[in-house]
Amino acid sequence: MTAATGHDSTAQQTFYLKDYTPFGFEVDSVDLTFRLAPNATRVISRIHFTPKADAADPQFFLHGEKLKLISASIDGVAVTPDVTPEGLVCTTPDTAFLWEAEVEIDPAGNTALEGLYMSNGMYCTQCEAEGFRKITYYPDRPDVMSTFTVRIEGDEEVLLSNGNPVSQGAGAAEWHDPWPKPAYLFALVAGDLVNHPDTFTTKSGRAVELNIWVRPGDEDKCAFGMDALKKSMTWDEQAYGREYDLDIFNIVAVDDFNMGAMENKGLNIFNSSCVLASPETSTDANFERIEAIIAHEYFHNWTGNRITCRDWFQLCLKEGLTVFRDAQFTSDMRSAPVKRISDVIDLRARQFPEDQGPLSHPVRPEEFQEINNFYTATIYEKGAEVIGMLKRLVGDGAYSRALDLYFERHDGQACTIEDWLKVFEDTTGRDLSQFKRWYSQAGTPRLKVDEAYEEGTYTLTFEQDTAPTPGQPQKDPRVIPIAIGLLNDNGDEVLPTTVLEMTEAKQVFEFKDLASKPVPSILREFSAPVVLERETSNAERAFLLAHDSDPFNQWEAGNSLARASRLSMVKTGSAPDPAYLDALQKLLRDDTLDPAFRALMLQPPSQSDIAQALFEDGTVPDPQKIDDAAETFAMTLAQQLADSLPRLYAATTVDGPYSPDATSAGKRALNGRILSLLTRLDGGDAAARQFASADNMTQQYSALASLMKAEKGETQSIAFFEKWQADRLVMDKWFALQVACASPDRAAGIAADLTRHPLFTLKNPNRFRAVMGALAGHHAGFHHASGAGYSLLAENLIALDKLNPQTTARMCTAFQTWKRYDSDRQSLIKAQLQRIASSGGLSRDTNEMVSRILNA
Ligand code: B3K
Ligand code: ZN
Repeated sequence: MTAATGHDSTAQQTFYLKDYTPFGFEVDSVDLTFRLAPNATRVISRIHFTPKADAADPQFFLHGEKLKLISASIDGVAVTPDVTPEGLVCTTPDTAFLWEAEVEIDPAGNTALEGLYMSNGMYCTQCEAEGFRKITYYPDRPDVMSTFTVRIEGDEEVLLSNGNPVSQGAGAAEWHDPWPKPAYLFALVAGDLVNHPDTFTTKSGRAVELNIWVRPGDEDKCAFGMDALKKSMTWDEQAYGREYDLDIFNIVAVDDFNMGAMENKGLNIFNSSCVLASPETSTDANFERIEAIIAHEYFHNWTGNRITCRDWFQLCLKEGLTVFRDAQFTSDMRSAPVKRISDVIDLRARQFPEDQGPLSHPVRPEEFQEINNFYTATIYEKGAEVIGMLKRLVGDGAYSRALDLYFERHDGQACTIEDWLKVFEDTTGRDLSQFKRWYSQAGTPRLKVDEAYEEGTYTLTFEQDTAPTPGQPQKDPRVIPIAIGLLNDNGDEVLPTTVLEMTEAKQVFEFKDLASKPVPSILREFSAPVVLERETSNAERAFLLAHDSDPFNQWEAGNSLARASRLSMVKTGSAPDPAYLDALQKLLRDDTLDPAFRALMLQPPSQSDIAQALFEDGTVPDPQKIDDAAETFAMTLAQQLADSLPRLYAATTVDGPYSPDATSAGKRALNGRILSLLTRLDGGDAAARQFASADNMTQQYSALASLMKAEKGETQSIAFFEKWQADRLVMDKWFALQVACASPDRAAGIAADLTRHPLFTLKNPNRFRAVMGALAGHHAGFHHASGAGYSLLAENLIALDKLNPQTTARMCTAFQTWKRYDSDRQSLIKAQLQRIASSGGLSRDTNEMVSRILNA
């Protein structure tokens, strides 16, 4: 890091994959007693250790941070360990021994929301990745697995921990988890909670008690989550043969939480925004996300908990696989093409910028300073893409045999990517050493395509190239599965989907005996996370949009038309491409197409995506011009459709009782898009009517958003606030909308005002993200030439870092694309990054992020 930051990066320890050494002791069992008190909770641990015979590292080191050590003993004899801020070291016997310690912690003062903390008067925990060390001294590493018995003493009505209940009485409860687990899966909850109970019988007949625990008043928002849980349990039995393995499965909703949810064994803890749902307070998007997250956390029970990671470098082993599994689940529950398209939109919006900027890192990183900074789109979403490619390469049958072997061979173990790939090698006889580059090489490959046609033979030449990324100047060619199909002039398929396996830097594929030059549909289903570069015409894109039988590529053709049109509008000031407008109008009216698909077609390319495309094209992106082009496009489309919009709006309106199912949600998504166009023309009449009459949040929210975007929603925004001010989750929507719908000139000012609103607090990550996340996501507002967006975010990050390093560090990613912009904006951003870096007492989390971004 530069001297200007006032920090010496060498002061921060870096951890390396190559340094892995197993812990020198077995942990035979763990016994914990918690005496709960808000500012002085006592944690008493009794842990049986056995030294390993030939330990490479025989030192008895236990992690521990922010703990007040009251006493420690070995085999009943008091000891005085060497204590540092990171942990303790103690001399130990050569044979098995009992370690006992008592520590004191301050859950009420824990604003970092890591370890044991309090949220709205309830106790809860977050231990992944390294939070258990803030609860007691322990070898806090995922390869140390043990069984836990936990006694909780407190006055709260509900006292929960992992595993099965042993005893429940007034003022105390005891839990035992028979499955050995790493400390990051430990959980404890204590509070005056109420439950939404249910039961599930597994395929082998085990009766499981299910509960969703919430604060009183939220009981009526649990039914959907419970249903999603039962669907997930059934799906995992059917799709992967995985059965639940305890007598009870508890989910708890917590308001103050750094991420979406956590898969603690038998006791999942959820951000309340990711589990509580009701038609009146949640949108269709919320419902879908809740279903997916409940599934994700449940699926971790096998991919993450029964088989865990050897070390945190292997994080994608559980996260990539579990994201892949939850995507399969959503595809089965809803529409597979819509899910695939949405996932690719998300990948391009979040993972591609990461991979193309200063934070680029491999799916399996080889070094980190703060592991919490690596819960990224690369580890999760690209990690899932890599599994999708593997499945495509080996085939569905081999994939499921490999997974069976994985569960059989590694149950109860802490594994590596090598173990994962080996089950595929052993199942298929394939050599996956080249495939492994997907795990070790960072960066998004660019795939260039050239074509030729001569005497019935069509030739496709592919070239792959990956730009250097931090620490990786040279890249080797990867195996890329390229799914293609060929169409003739009539739009008939002359070659159905076929997977080409590219292994070289440059490779030629020939297709013989074709009557005429075909139109290729390349990278069907987005068969690899690459950037496709192909000279093509708008006419060909329009042809594929009309005829491609692969829904992903059909959408992609429309998407690339939209991008091309938007780019030329920004670059040359041209009007929207009439051919594209035409195609869009046809699609919109085509009732044979799935409404959800049509809604996706109407979703404009993101402004950040356009900025990146301009940058790659050698044009410095001007955020204001990009926003102007988006406005012009929407207005032109609305005007061209003027006559039919009221009819289309009426025809797509979903009446009757609300149901969150995928079909109704798809219709409402399309209807919402049409409403936003209509609102540009009708003075907001239809939206105002919809706002007033809607009995569900989806329609109320889309009406409000349309009105606010058109600067016609002031009355409705006030009414919305007054109606919902006591509902935390709905208020998050209100806060976010104020910023998201603001004009670029006003976005930062509005966000600044909101940070002074009585309901704004730095202590609740959802509220902080509602405002600051919306600002960072408002491309033209955040990158406004005044720099007001940058300085407001920096100011708030500096304030938040003192309380909550994890959420601060994550939000720093808003600055990761800074090198795309003009030199004035770059200087403004750099100054803000330096301001954060030199603000004094910066957390390890934020320090690492800011240095990596600055060192671009
Ligand atoms: N495993 C957790 C994420 C933990 C994040 C720690 N900073 C949730 C999930 O991926 O399911
Ligand atoms: Zn996960």
